[in-house]
Amino acid sequence: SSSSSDVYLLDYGAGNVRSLVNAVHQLGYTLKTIEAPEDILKAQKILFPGVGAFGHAMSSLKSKGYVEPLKEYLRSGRPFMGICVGMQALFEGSDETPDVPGLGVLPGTVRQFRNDTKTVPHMGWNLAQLTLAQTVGIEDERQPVYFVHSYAVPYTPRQRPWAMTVTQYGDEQFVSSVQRGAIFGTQFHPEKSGAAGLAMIKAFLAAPLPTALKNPFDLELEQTYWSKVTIPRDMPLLPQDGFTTRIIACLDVRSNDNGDLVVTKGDQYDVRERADEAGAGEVRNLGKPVELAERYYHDGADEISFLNITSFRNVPMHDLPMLEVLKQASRSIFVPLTVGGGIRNVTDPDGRKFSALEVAGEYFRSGADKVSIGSDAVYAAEAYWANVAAGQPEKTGQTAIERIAQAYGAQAVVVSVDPRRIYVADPDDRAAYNDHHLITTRFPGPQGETHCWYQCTVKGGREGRDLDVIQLVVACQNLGAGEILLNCMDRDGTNSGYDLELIRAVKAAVSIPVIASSGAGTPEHFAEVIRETGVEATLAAGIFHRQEVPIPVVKHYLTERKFPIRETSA
Ligand code: 1PR
Repeated sequence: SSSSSDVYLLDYGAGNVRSLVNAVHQLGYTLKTIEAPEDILKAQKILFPGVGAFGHAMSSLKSKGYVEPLKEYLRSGRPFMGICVGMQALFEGSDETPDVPGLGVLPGTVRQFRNDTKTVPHMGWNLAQLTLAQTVGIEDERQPVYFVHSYAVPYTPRQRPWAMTVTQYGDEQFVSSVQRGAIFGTQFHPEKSGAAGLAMIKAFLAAPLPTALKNPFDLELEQTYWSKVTIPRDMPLLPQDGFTTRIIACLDVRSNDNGDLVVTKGDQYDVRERADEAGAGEVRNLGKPVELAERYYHDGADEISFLNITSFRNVPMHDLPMLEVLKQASRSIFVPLTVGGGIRNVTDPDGRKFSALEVAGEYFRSGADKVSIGSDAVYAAEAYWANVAAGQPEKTGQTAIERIAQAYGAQAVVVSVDPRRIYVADPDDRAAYNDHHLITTRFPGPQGETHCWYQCTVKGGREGRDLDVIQLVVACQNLGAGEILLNCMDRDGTNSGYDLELIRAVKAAVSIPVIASSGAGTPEHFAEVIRETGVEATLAAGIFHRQEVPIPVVKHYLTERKFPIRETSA
């Protein structure tokens, strides 16, 4: 007999499982957590969200004594749903960690994406095309789902019997979900895929338990359990994949003068009202963080970023107000959440020390999918280039970027960049600008300067450093960052459009995804930056907060012009 209390979560403590738990709760089910090998054998349904590296996932299962009970569970024909690395674990092994075997329920090896033909990780919304006539939970294959991974199982004839959906990313086609008997797996994250993803989780939870069969892997079981299984289709490589450009809403959060946490928005990073405005000198208040974020989720935001913009002030770690914001937001928002501000080694007022990795861990456990690092990334890049100049190994393994990427995967580490333009009088006088990467600009400086470089800043733009934006992003990519959030102090809050010159230069310097930020004022600004720079995502704050240009208006504008965008019906 089926009872929702028999649904177990297989968690090995590697990252954000809160959003899956929240998704299950939202659907009216409760989850127990597997705490010992015996729990696996008791379970009637298992959900396994894998996070981080394949090898780490498998060795964690092994060290907890879960591998054999899990194999026995899978052989018994009881339902199982693996997500991301939780699906990859079903295969024989992975190139990510060649010496660690997988569970071997499905034939095949997980391979790394080529990154010379496209941006890796594959991070964002893409289509999962059904290879079968009908499968559990996927109601509309035209609704994109959220992926974040650098490894996948290529779709070959060998995978045909188990591939439930196939996804194309650039020049590669991979298995984006599988089904074998009652075993089910998705490479994408249904718990981060909005309403479409919730429907899949619901279908898994609501499906009846299979009656015991002698051979759980036979087609008969597949037909009785998942109904109407047909022979998989051949999937020709399409001229274009279904990958979409993300539209991200960003909330700069801080305490106002009364101590309330508010969403604020600056002009070129100044968040206080000016003398000629009402409430001169006060912190601008555009709303409450969780309420605004929920509005953006329902408006179709593909991702939501929270930046704690006063992180350079010391707060005891466990009182970080953003932890509560994330806990609340992740209960009702099922798209990826990023949090930034204060990701660095900290010392509490009582003298206790916490590493950046521990701070990030608190955020992941509270519901964040990614952390974004600002100031600390600048210091790490400075140390990186100092090591290069001294002929030392450039990586120490000790930076926040390296340690967080190691534990949670590169895709969980965003570097938030706050550059500003510095004009150069004479491009030939290299000593005068310390040989920084120059850009020829169509927007001359106050003295008619035709060249500029972009200076990195720390502490929310309060302090400029002797590091240019290209040096920063190259170093951070090499240290293992998975994405660049590219702000621009000169454009922030101006509504005058993105700084295309800056964005183009950064995009050309790295192979990881780039988010364009600062300056959006009209829907055309989004079209322009996507067309002119090829960024993977665009971000805006002010126009969304002030409801001048809501997200659906931006998305509709872009879709009409044939930009690949996730359109939501809600
Ligand atoms: O240095 O790791 O503690 O991180 C601090 C973080 O806080 C950084 O990500 C930094 O960008 C951010 N931050 C610090 N001070 C400010 C400020 O405004 N005074 N906000 C600040 C950054 C820029 C974007 C903004 C876009 C789009 N604000 O967040 O959302 O520019 O705005 P627009 O669409 O309205 O033009 P650390």
